[in-house]
Amino acid sequence: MKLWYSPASPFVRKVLVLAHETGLQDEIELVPVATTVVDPDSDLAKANPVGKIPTLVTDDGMSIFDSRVICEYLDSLHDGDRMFPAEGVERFNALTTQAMGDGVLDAAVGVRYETFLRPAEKQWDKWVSSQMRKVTQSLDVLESWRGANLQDIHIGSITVACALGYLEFRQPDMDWRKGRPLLTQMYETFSKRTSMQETRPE
Ligand SMILES: N[C@@H](CCC(=O)N[C@@H](CS)C(=O)NCC(=O)O)C(=O)O
Repeated sequence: MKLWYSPASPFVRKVLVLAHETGLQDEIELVPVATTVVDPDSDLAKANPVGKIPTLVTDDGMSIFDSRVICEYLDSLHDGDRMFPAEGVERFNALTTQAMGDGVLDAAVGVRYETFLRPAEKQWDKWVSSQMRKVTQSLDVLESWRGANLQDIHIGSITVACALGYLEFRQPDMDWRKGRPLLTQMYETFSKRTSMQETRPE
C-alpha cells in the first residue's frame, strides 16, 4: 500500500506512529507530496478529492482517508494489541481523546496556514488567537484527563503525542509544557518510543 505523505504533517505522523506500533511500517510505501490549500497537488486530488494528506491507497486501488480512517484500517490488518479498543466506554474514551488531539492539530495547522501561507496584510490576529485558545483549552483539559489513560498506547495517546510534537515543532515559543507537568511527563516517555523517534518531523 502507498501513503501520500509529507514528513512535516502531524496527521501523517499519527498514521506512521500507529504503523510502527503495530509492526506494519514496512508494508507502507511512502509517496512524498507537497500540497497546500492554495497550491494543491493534482495527482493527490485523484486519490482524495479533499486534497489532503495522509491518503492511503491499498494494493487493490482503494483510497482511504483521513488519518482517523487510515489508522482504523491499519489496526484491522495486524494480530497484535489493538490501538482502537473494540467496544464500550474504553472505545469511546479513546476516540474522544483522538478527537481532542485532532482538534488541537486542526487549530494549530490552521494557525500555520494563516501565518505562513496568507499574505501578511491579510492575516487576522483575532482568528489566530482564537485558534490558539482552542489549543490551550484542550491542553488544559488533557492535563487532568481521566477519559483515557494517556500512559497507555492507543489511538488517543498516539494522537495527543503527535499533537504535542507538532506544537513543539511549529510553536516552540508557546512553551506548552509550562504549567502542565503530567502532559510533559507523558510526552517525554512517549517520545522515547521507536515509533516517535523514527517519525520526528524535519
Ligand atoms: N482531518 C484530516 C486533516 C489532514 C490535514 O489537514 N492535512 C494537511 C497537512 S497537515 C493537508 O493536507 N493540507 C492541505 C490542504 O488542506 O489542502 C486528517 O485527519 O487526516
